[in-house]
This record gives sequence, structure tokens and C-alpha cells, in this order.
Amino acid sequence: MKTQIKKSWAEPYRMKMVELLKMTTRAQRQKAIKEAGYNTFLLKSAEVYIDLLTDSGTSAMSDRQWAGMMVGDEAYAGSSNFYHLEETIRKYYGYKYIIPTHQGRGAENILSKILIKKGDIVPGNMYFTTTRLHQELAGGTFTDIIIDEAHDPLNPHPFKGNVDLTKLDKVVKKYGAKRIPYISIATNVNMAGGQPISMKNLKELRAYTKKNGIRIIHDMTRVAENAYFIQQREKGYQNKSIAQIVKEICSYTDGATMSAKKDALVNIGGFLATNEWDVYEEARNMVVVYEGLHTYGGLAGRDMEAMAIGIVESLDDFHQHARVGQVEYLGHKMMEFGIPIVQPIGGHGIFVDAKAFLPHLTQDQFPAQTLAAEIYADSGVRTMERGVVSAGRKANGENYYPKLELVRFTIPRRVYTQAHMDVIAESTYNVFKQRDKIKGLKMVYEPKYLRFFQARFEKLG
Ligand code: PLI
Repeated sequence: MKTQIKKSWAEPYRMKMVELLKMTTRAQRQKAIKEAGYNTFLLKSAEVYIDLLTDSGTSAMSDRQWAGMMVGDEAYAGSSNFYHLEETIRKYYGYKYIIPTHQGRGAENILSKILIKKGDIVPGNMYFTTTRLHQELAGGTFTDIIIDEAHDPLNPHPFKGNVDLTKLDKVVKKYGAKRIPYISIATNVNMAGGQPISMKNLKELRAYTKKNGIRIIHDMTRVAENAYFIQQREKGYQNKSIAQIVKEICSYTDGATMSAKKDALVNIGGFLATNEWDVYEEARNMVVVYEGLHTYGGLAGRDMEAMAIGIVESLDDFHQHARVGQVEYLGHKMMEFGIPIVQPIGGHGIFVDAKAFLPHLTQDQFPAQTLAAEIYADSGVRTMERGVVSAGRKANGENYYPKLELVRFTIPRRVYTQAHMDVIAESTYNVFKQRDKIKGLKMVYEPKYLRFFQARFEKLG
């Protein structure tokens, strides 16, 4: 059962090692961001003061996880750390068969290749960059079936990750269930601003998919954060622990891909899970082609051990309360300054609405890319674009124009303090005060895949 936690959220840990931060001058940062083509992914980390690029692989491991690294069994085959990981995933998530992968996209690659045929349709609760790309490379087409509220930054809906079952039904009627290999369901939807799906919605979706013979594949990268919101907001879950809620979520799905670099508190690692023997057998065959043997999947034994321990730590109620509490603290600070952010405040970061922040820029002038570059130049805080650049192009070459044009301030777990949050909000406000003077960008180099990682820009005017 859930332990009673206090209203305020002091971190349930203390520090015994620190990493010194680097301070830079404004002139150094202006030079650095210009050289990086106004893309924060192309900055060197030595040029960054507070790094909010991503929460992926950037969290701090615990002393227990580090101790786990020391008991790495680096046998090529049958490492005992693999069996510990397998047992942990079965116990806490409930999936039957597990294939480790080097990270989330390794699992997405294998699963998409197994389940998707050319011409298939994959409905999902908002796209994610790597997930959709693997679906497309396998011959599928992603279709968005998230509720409309998710595309509106200010809509206060408590479960903006929910599926609109009417939209889904239209897709199923149009294409037929046979052309839909699975429904792609993310918990705590990243691109919507870290927004949860409710248990009620998931149960309804399960009933619908059972009736129509369609699988649900769960992108469980941030499932514990989603469970925290269910515990806080959904009737009937207040007295359930995060661990209980996570297990229930997984029970309504048929398989999963996981980037353990987020919730599960490791610097590298992921896995594919399924309850179907046939899918497992095929995945076990394919993992040796793309990742490594099925008992290590591109990971060292020590990485699997750290992951097994991190999974258990991620399900602790005090941990999630402090984790999301810190994000909410930053969000409230931003709102006090009048900075437009996605609401409700999400699980893994603050998403600033760049269209509202820079209303004088059109989407073709890349408002979110521009704002991320300006914030870095002003303060050394590194954020990232989640808008038209991240959305990329359709198969026919046209740009996607997403309604959400956001700058993500992603908070690594157990890394920064409340005082850092104050500095971040104050720095953003400094840019906000001078927003009228900010000019947009033009793209001068565009890579073919996942362009946001490597695209380069120049300042307009
Ligand atoms: O970065 P990977 O390959 O371990 O995982 C890919 C991935 C899959 N699903 C979701 C929801 C993600 O957020 C995700 C990776 N996200 C990154 C890198 C991020 O910065 O959000």
C-alpha cells in the first residue's frame, strides 16, 4: 500500500559526490551558439551551465546502482545481470518475455520490423520522433488519435495523453483492423508536454482493442511519472502505490518498448517486452543482427544490473513525489513571471509555448529553435526545440506543422537543486523581457532523418 507522504517534497536522498559546473561569459556563449548553427544539440557540454537538453541518460544514479555496476557479469552469454533484469521486469511490469536493447530506439527498430507491413496504419497518442520514424521505415503510417485538448497548450485537461476513441474508431472503420498491427500508446506523452493517460481511458481502449483484435504496444519510457499523476488525479487511485499503478497500466497492454534512460535512472539501456511467444521468438532472432545476443542486447552486464536496480528505485512514491514536485516548482515560478507554458505542468519538464512567447515570428522562422538559442546565449541554460523542426517532414517531403511549438526545459532526475530552478526561471524571464527584439532563424542544413539533432541555422536579418 501507498505510504503517506508529506505535502512538500524534500528530496529522499542526500549528496555524497558532486560535479562542478562550468560558468561562461555571454560573449563566449554567443560565439558557441553561432558555431553550433543555433542548434543546442550541437553545443559542447563544456559550454553549458545548466543542462536541460533532455532527461534521457542524464539522471544521477544512486550508490546502490553504482554498487551494482561493480557486480557486472561480463560473460558474453547468460550474464547473471540479465536474469536479474528479466526477473525485475517480470515482477514490476508484468511482461512475460524480455529482450534487452542498447536504448529505446533499438527496441522500436526490432518491434516495428516484426509487426509492421508496408501499407499498415499505426494509430497512437501523439507521435514521438524515433518511434514514428521506425514505424515509417518499416512501411507504416502513423495516425494521431490523441484527444484534441493535447494540442492546446493552455487546456487544463488532467489527462491530455488520453486517446479519442471516436477518432480511433474512424481509423479502424476506414482501414480495417487487419491493417492496424497495433496501437502505439505512450505513458506520459513526451511531445504533448509530459502529459498522462488515465487508467479509465486505457481500460476503455483495452476493451475496444479486444473486441477488434488489435494489440496495444506501450511506450513505457515514463510510465512511473504517468502513474504518479494517476495517483494524484484519478478517482480510486489515491491509496494505491506507484508500483501497483504501473503494474496495472502494463496489464492492459500486450508488449512494450522502453528507454530505461528516463524513468529507470540509467545512463544507457532499454528493452523490448512482449506477452506473445511468436513475437518474442522473432525478436530474439533479430536482436542478434542489430544489437547483440538476446541476453545482453548491446549492453554491458553492469548496465543491466544498474537498470534492474533503477527500475525498483523509480517506483518509490517519495522519489516520484520529489521528481515531479521539482518540475512543478519550476513551472509555478515560470507562471509567476508570466511566461507562457504548457498546462497542466508535465512530468519531465517545463514546455514553454514559443508561439505565445514570440508571437511576431511565423512557424517558418522556427520560434522554438530561436528561443532555445536565445535562452542559451543569455544564461548558459541549454533547452531544446519541440516544434516544427522536431516534427520533420512527411513521406511526400512536406513539412509537418505541429500545433505545439515548444521549448522543452527537461529536468534530469536527482541532478539539480531548487536553487537551480530559481536561476532557470529568472534567466528565462530575462529573455522574456526582451522578446520583442528577437529575430527568427532560417535553416541552412537539413539532415534526412531526425533533423532536429543535426540541423543548422542562421539568424534572419
Ligand atoms: O533515446 P532512446 O532511443 O533511448 O529512446 C527513444 C524514446 C522513445 N520514446 C520516448 C517517449 C522517448 O522520449 C524517447 C527518447 N527521448 C529522448 C531522447 C528525449 O530527449 O526525450
